[in-house]
Amino acid sequence: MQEKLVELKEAALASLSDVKDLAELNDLRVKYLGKRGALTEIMKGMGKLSPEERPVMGQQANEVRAVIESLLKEKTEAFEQAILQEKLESQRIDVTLPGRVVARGAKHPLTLIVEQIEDLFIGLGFEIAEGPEVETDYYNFEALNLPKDHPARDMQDSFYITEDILMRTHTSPNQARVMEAKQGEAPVKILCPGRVYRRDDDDATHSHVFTQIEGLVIDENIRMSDLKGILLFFAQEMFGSDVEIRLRPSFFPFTEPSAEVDVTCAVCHGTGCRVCKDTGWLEILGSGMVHPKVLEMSGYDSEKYTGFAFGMGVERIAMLKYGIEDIRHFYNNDLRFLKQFNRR
Ligand code: 2NL
Repeated sequence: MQEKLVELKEAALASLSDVKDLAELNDLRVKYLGKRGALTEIMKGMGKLSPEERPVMGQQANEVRAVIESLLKEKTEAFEQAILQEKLESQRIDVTLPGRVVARGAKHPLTLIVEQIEDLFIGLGFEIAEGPEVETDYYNFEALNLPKDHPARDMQDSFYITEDILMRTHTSPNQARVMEAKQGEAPVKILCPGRVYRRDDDDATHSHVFTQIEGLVIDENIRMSDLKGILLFFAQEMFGSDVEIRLRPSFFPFTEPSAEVDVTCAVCHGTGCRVCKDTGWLEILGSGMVHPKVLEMSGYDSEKYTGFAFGMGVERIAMLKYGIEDIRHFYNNDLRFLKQFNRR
């Protein structure tokens, strides 16, 4: 029996010395020390030994088991260490690498200009009023002295959603809403920016969606000179303190009298050039004294109150200010265009 134990020990140590991986180690563990392994097999012979031999053999068997077990443990740890090392090697990360730069968004140039214009008028005591882009026929046309059969309704072909609901064609409906809500109370001093929609074919100077800013002032004794003074201030803040403005007679259904407003050409400073078609002037907005019918329709006593209003296309203002030649730049979202307005 002692011989068998020694043989077993030698065989186990020999096969453990060139084991390749954890799986083989486990096979050997089962083979030598398992419930039905070689050592158990030998131990079955214990019963045949004399009472004196038994403890001696028992002790030797335990020693053999201990030697094999310790070698198994040593090998197991070595393999596990190797596996960990390989993982650390293959999954290595360089914590000193610079992070990927997250591209930061910025305000759209139209937003920047709208905010700039808002700030100018806030400085003059105006309040900003915004309203829905989907409007009723009443606020978009009716309340602005454009009844159903009015020829001016054909002038601006609109996007209708139902017979009575459309995409607003200007921001004036918003102003009509404010007037109505005030129930004939003065003063009104509001600036209404927003997107408006018209059924135009898009080209370099027309877009079916564009940004409008309208202003409205109602109080006692509001005169055309008030309009002119405020618009001169606006033009000089926007285009430079040396520019002048010029009012030309015009027509809008919601104002009477009406005027188109020109500003000194920023390119040639009034001497005449290609941009201003040799006139020295560039048209920047439409304006006028609020039509008495519009005042009355929204609840104002036109005998007591007068008002002025104006409306401008923000894209056009921006194009003149920055020399942008195509309105579609504002809607293509080409970063090469957009980034020019957000240098950091
Ligand atoms: C333009 C011309 C204009 C108005 C808008 C207005 C609003 C009310 C009453 C009277 Cl509530 N008028 N707005 C007046 C004159 C001209 O816009 O060419 N816009 C791009």
